[in-house]
Amino acid sequence: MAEIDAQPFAFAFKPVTMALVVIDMQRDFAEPGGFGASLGNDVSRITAIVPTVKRLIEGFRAAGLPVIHTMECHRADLSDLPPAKRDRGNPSIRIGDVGPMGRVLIVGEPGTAILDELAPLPGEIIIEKPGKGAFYATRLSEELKHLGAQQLVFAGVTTEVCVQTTMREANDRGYECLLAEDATESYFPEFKAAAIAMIRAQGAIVGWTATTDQVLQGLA
Ligand code: C5J
Repeated sequence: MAEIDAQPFAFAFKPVTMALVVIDMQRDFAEPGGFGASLGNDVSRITAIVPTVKRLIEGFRAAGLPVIHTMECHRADLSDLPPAKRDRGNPSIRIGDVGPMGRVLIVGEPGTAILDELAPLPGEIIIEKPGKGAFYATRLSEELKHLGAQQLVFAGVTTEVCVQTTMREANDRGYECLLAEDATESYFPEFKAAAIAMIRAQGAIVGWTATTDQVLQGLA
């Protein structure tokens, strides 16, 4: 077993059963004019982690380990968008509306795309997800079984919404989960701090946390 120096204690893993899951590093959450900004959020917090997420992705690729990318998005006919989600909040543009980067969070639209710097390589798994969690209404479980993955490192946005939801779903499905603390971000620093604390509380009740440097040192 290899180890990552992590909190609340070392994260033991077998390199052959490890995968990286990068959650929703999309233009709509990171760029002015996108969905995140339409909700009144400061998106510069999200763009600030891009170089760190890139370093983590490149570390997994260099180690020959799988990288899975998720995208929060909906079908063009909105058949997978419940009114309870579309009507939530008071954004200046709603999911499915036409905004400065095309229709908000709709498959294939420019704003829905993963940021260029973090673009998936050909052959990497991309999960299009209509919910916050990446297991709901997707093929993620099947993909992970096919890979033989048992331990998952998480990065992406936002920490307390889609990242934490997916980690909890993965934890319940028997995966050991580690969050790369500096490769995830929230629009609300206090929510990020609380999510990290919740994840690793009570002896890693949801999972472990470590810095990107610690993860990469463990992979080396
Ligand atoms: C949100 C996400 N916050 N990817 N999506 O709506 O966390």
